Amino acid sequence: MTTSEPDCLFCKIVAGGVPAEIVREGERVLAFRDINPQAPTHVLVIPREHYPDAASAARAGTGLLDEIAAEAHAIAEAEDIASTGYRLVFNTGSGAGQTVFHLHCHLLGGRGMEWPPG
Ligand code: DGP
Repeated sequence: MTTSEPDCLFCKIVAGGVPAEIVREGERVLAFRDINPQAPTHVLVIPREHYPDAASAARAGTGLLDEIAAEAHAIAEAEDIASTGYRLVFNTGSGAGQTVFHLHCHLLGGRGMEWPPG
């Protein structure tokens, strides 16, 4: 495991080299608004350390996925969407739509959600 990848966009956001609208900052996680929002609330929750995807962080036994889910819920409460419901998405692999290979959880809410997702 490496803690930071020089060419990783989200590592650059963590380091402050690329600007982002930060929503919450924790010791191990960071949350910022998605540049291309798909819902009234669309926030990305990421670990500060670099893991390419959710599975790699889970395999390493980091506990980060628990932390990310708790952080996402706290943001949902702050944005007043927790009671109506929200969606958490970890795109994993390019075939599933993952474009940034630094673990991130999409928090989507503030509108009705369809199932199955596209
Ligand atoms: P995914 O497709 O699951 O890998 O999601 C990557 C998300 O990252 C996508 O919804 C758009 C967002 N994104 C890409 N570049 C930037 C950026 O420079 N800033 C912010 N805030 N979001 C970005």
